[in-house]
Amino acid sequence: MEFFKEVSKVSYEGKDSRNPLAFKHYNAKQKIGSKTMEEWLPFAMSWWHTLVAGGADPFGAPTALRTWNDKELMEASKMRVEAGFEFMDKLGINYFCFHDRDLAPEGKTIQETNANLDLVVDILAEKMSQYNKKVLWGTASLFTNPRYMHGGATSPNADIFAIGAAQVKKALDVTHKLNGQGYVFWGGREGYETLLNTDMKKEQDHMAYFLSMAVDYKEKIGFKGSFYLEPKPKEPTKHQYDFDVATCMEFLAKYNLDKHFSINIEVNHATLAGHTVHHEAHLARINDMWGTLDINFGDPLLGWDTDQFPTNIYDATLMMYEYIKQDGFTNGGLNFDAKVRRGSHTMTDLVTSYIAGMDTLAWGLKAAHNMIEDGYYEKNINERYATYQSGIGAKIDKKQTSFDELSQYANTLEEPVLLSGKQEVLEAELNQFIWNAVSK
Ligand code: XUL
Ligand code: CO
Repeated sequence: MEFFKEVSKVSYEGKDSRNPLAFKHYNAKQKIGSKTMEEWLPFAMSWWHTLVAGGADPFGAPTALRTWNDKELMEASKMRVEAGFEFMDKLGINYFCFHDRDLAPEGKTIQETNANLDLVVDILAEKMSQYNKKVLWGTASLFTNPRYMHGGATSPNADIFAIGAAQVKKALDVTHKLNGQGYVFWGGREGYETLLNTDMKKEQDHMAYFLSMAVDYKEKIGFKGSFYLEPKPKEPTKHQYDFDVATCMEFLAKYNLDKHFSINIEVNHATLAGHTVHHEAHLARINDMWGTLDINFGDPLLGWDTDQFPTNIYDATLMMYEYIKQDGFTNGGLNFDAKVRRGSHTMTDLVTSYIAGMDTLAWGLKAAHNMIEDGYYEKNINERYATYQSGIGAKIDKKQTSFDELSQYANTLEEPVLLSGKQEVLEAELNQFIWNAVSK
């Protein structure tokens, strides 16, 4: 059965194409520096947004026209597998990411739920070798089932903590079986609604213990993929413990987990935390903690997680700038944690949205590569900090001075002359890099 009937294999037609079913910037085999675009950009399809989401919102029913809409749950899950591989194949996407509950429906008991999952996973494994597709990462949904209303690893109820551990153990087994390159921990309900009923210290201790047991289990089964923590400040809980990159790094370091985890940055989560994705990527990169990316964008006028397809070229360029600086990821990739708008309800909208996103990232990659090759920003930063290259500055840089020496030195100085920060010029240059990346 063909699911995306209006779509054949999506090809690159170049920047002047007006065909919504063709790439304008993403040209898989084109080299950007030392790697092809396909190597730079290991795109992944998110199972949930692409194959499961129906467009329901708090005010209305699902709108998406999906071939499996009227099918019974297990039948629908199997159809999604067929559709998912056709989708990846047509778009030239090599990876996918999943939550356990996206793949198969829950049964009446944990055993029945696991049996449903196993059945779909066996079909998945076959399709993966047939189409040569890989799992970027797997994860467990410790947020959909009502039992997790007060949290999973941070639940005030110890039995829920245990059920959550059993679920993650199973999700790790499945991810391992499918040779996943990684596993994500996103604490959807690991946070609080009010401190009047919350023991934050206990909850954070429990969460860290939960993660450390996951590390032990990973080692026990010989899972070689990477572990990622995904920051998000709020939604669904009022305050989530994995607030942003800085909070995650501090949490991991406090509990001696930092060598076992890196960070899965999500663009819209960055903006919800009041940061740019440039900030989050930069901070994670300079601390060697940026492991993978959930690519989407938020609406600057809305305060919730809209998970839109990335079409903002400025953010894409600055994100790719950080990404190239760390030479990409080891096991990570670019997972489209993005969903079509409720009004973009056709099967074809899924394809055109991915094309829009992939093209934006490819364009950003080209612009960022040119920025780095040109060296303009590095040169500016070097000049800005030049006073640390010799004399007293070099002593400060090498931590070889003291308040006594600095005070003696300061007494000899006339008022220093400062350089301009040149922000407007730097931003105008950024426009030029973005424009030139596609105009030539
Ligand atoms: C939710 C979110 C999740 C995680 C995986 O905001 O981003 O889809 O990426 O659970
Ligand atoms: Co995400």
